[in-house]
Amino acid sequence: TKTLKETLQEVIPAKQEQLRKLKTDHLQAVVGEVKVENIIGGMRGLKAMLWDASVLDPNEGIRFHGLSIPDCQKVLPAAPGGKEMTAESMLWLLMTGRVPSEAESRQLSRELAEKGELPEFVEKLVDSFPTTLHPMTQLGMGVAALNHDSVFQAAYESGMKKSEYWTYTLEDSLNLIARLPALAARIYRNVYKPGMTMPAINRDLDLIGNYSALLGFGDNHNLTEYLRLYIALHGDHEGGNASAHTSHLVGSTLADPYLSYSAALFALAGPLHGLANQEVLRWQLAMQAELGSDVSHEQIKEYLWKTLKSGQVVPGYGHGVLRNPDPRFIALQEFCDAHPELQQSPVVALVKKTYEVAPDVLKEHGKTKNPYPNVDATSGCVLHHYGLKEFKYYTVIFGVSRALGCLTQSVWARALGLPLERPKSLSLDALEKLIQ
Ligand code: FCX
Repeated sequence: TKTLKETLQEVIPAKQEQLRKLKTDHLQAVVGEVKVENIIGGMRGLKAMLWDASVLDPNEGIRFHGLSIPDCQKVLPAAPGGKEMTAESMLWLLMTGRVPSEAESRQLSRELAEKGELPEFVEKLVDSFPTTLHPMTQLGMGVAALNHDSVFQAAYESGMKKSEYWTYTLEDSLNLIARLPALAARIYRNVYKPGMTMPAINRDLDLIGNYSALLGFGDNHNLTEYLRLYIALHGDHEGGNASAHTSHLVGSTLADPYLSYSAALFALAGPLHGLANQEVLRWQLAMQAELGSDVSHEQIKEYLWKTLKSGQVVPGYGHGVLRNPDPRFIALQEFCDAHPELQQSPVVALVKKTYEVAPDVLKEHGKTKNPYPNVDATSGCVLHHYGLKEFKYYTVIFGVSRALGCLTQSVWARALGLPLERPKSLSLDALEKLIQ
């Protein structure tokens, strides 16, 4: 069985060659045009970044190295005793473009479990935060502090060669992913379950099996399985979304993976991005409190209009790129359909009912280019049903997940020798001059 690093060593030369050919043969080839709408419209639609692990089609949704979500659910190894793909098998696919064997995925789980303990000073740092500090702020600060142990930074200081960048980036990335469950669970314990003892990391468990146990849900098999699915699905969503793009930009300065991923987490903490996770549940619970549990489609419709008329967005709906229901939303809905206990949950039922009404209301409202649900529309209600009810924590789980994609790209950016990002900006006057 090969390790992840050995497999990367095998696949990197072919990609380096692919890039070299583009550089020598096609550097001046034109692949698109820049319009004023791109410059003043948040760069939507501008093809301007290299990101190999996943590509997002507006209609079909995400593919990871060409595999759709249902493909991944079929071929990626699950944890022993489980059915859902693990974070490790998704990480392996993202990093190498290959589907890992069960043995490879298990070996990676063990490697991560062995590296999973937090340094004592980070434990103390996190324990010193006021419990009123948002869990996402705590996570970002904890991740940044872990750069104390960055091997990339140490090797850079002692003059490593450019060709070695990726190996140290990989080591940092795996150490960071390994430590995320302990860090994220400690934040949960401190804020919501003071005094709860957390078990030691179990070397025979996968990353998310351990995360669930550290959160205090180790004996809830279905929640653990849901977390595995959720974390694999949220792992990567091509490169232009705010968290991925942030980590890529910061990493391009050769800041180490801890610093670049902490920056990504602060982008994820915005309500138009990852924080929508918590906002959806807050909004659905407020709807339930106002309308009661047995609501009609008509009542939901009115509630949606009330939200829209007050100038707010409907959280969990719309997307910067997608133009159809998000296949990640569908995969999570299928999880609900396959688990009878979730059929009994009033919040799960309300999310489903909202989905039956919201697209038509948003179409009539006529603003959003995508009236369909994104993944955040459903992710929180299942956690809520299984007893993980603290919705301010939900984006932290997203933050544990998105490390898979962002750090994969950090490794590849260094393996391919991608340069410092530095797009050209224009003032309003300069832009006007250009179009005259
Ligand atoms: N409810 C109401 N109005 C919406 C809307 C929604 N769910 N989605 C978009 N709109 C509005 C926009 O606010 C914009 O209005 P404006 O012209 O007055 O500024 C107009 O429709 C056009 O926006 P559009 O081009 O469709 O969408 P954007 O690419 O600008 O924004 C997001 C995409 C996702 C930010 C937007 O749809 C939104 O705010 N959704 C709600 C928050 C959310 O669910 N975010 C999570 C997204 C994602 F899955 C993730 O990152 O996790």
